[in-house]
Parts: sequence; structure tokens; C-alpha cells
Amino acid sequence: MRTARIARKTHETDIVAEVNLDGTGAYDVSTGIGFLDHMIEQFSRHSLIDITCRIKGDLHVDQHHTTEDSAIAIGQAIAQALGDKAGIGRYGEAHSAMDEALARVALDISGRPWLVWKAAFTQERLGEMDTELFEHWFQSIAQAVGITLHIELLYGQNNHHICEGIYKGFARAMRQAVELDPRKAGAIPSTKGQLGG
Ligand SMILES: [Mn+2]
Repeated sequence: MRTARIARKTHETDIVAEVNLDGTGAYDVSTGIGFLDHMIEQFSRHSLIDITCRIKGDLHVDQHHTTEDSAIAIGQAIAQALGDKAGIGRYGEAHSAMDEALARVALDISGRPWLVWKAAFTQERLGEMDTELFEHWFQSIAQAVGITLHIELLYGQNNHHICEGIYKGFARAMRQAVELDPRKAGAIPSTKGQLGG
């Protein structure tokens, strides 16, 4: 079973994250930030990775620690569930259309964390969420899983569509990258023989 559970408690957050890479996109998400819940739920539903993420965070300070730690904990759970990454697709890419917005996501679960982020918001907030935190969320999950991650907004106006389009593109690219490819017969998808950090 490609599943994992991460639980950690700091002065900033108390968090439990669980994933099943071979799930159906079932989720149970409660971070305390409604819009962030909405985005993590999109990630689960469109990647088909089952995700539980429950956080009690220091939202009286701001949303930074809770947002960051949701990405770190889900990312660590995905990394643990991937194990040695034998048989995975490794690469994924998606164009993600949402009404007037179009985003492009390309990624490689390479063990070499990197984020290229070419997107911008014109609103400071979506719901109650600070939009500047989304780049940081992707940076954090790229670091925790070991993903070379390129995200580009090609065009779009509505900030909700832009953000949701990016998450759905990330989800569909991750689905391709984590899925087991039967033709690979369990081999590590690298001529180096490992996909380490
Ligand atoms: Mn929405």
C-alpha cells in the first residue's frame, strides 16, 4: 500500500496529514482557512490522491505557518508513500483551463526540489487567504516531496479561476507522475538507478 501518515506538533501548528497515492480523490481537509481547504480538496480530487489534512494553527498570528505546514506535511507524506519511487511515471504535465484562465504545469519527481513560478494575482486576498502565500505553498511542497516544479499562468483575469486552475493543473500532473506504470515493471525511472534527494 502506498500510504503514509505524518503527525507533528510545534509551537506554530498541530497537524495530521495522511495520503493514499492509489486512492480515488477522497479528502478530509480542515486547515482553518476556507480557501486553502478548497485548493487542497481540488488537489486531492484531480490527482486521485486521497488526502486527510487537519491543522490547528496559530491563525491569530497570520496564515503563514498553517499554509506552509499544510504543504510540508502533505509533501512529507507523499514522499514517504512514494518510497524508492519504483515504477512511477515520474513526469507529469497539464494545461489547465478554467473559464478565461489558462495555466500550464510541468513537473518531475526528481529528488531535486525547484520551483519556477510565473504567475501573479491582482487581489491581495481570496476569501480570507493571502494570495502571496500560494507561491510559498508550492515552494514548500516541491521541497518536501523533491519535485522540480514549473508553474506558469499563460493568461487569465479572475483570481479565483487563476488559483484553482493552477491547483487543478498541479493535481493532474501529479497524477501522471505518481501513478505506477506497469510497463516499467517496478524499475526506478532513472538511468542513474536512483531518484534521491
Ligand atoms: Mn472554486
